[in-house]
Amino acid sequence: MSKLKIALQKKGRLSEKSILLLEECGIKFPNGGAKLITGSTNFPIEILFLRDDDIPQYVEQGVADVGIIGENVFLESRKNIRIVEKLGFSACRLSLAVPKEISYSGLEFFNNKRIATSYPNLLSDYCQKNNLNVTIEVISGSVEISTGIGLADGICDIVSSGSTLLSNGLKEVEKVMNSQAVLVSSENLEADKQRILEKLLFRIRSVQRAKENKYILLNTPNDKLEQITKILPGMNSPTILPLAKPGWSSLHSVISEDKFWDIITELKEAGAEGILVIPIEKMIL
Ligand code: PRT
Ligand code: ZN
Repeated sequence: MSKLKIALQKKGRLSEKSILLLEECGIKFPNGGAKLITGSTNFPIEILFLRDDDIPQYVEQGVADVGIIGENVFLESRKNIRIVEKLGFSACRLSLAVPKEISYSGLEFFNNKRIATSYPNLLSDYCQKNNLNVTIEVISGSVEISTGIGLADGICDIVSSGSTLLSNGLKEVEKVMNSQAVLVSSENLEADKQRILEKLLFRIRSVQRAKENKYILLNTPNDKLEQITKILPGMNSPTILPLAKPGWSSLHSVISEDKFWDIITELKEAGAEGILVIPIEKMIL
């Protein structure tokens, strides 16, 4: 029986969360060690641990069938592969930054300047789109020191908290793109591998959905039931159970994480009591 080969970053910012995602999908595999390739004991998958920059090429060539990389690496690679799912973790942005003492007045600042980056393709697309004429200095690491050593006038690099820029005397002035971890796949998977990928995707989506939602239980006097039910946009309609206390009901529903605090306030104001909010492990629609 064939197995789906998935490439994960061996060591770096994506590694831990990629492995966690597979584990949350119920996929078991021996952990740790210096192994470059490992199989799962309960899912038809084989895991290859690689440098993230090599993953697009390996997926394009079919050495791996799918992989988890940053969207930035996917777009920079210009390989013939496709995104099958955005995974929501390792969020960051690719930005332009300049020394903090520069009084930056707009994009035209970069005209006829040198920008250091590890993302020459993404930067050159961005400059073309904005009619900027720049010299791109390609370097593979420590981009943030390149203005200080006189290599460039500005940099184009990944930013997450912004503290690296700050500690190197730089300020972020333009955002080139947002990025997050994505699952990429080869363009033409064999039918049986495609079926395994569908199974994996089904599990990933159930895990993601569960993270975006919470299970909520609350008690309400029956005369407030109608009003409170209206506040709760559940998966379907909420479950209502009578409490032992006469005239009261218990109401169960699912709410989305981002509406959570607004809804809680509304519920309390409407008379809900004993509100419990519980994480959901898997959510199958
Ligand atoms: O060894 P390998 O080649 O596999 O790893 P790598 O060093 O090339 O990549 P790694 O592990 O640093 O990043 C993998 C992916 O994580 C990237 O392609 C991004 O999609 C994503 N990601 C998320 C980040 C960051 N956040 C991040 N903060 N990638 C890099 N950084 C670096 C950035 O380059 C800068 O040096 O962190 C610094 C900025 O961070 P802040 O928090 O100080 O702003
Ligand atoms: Zn890398």
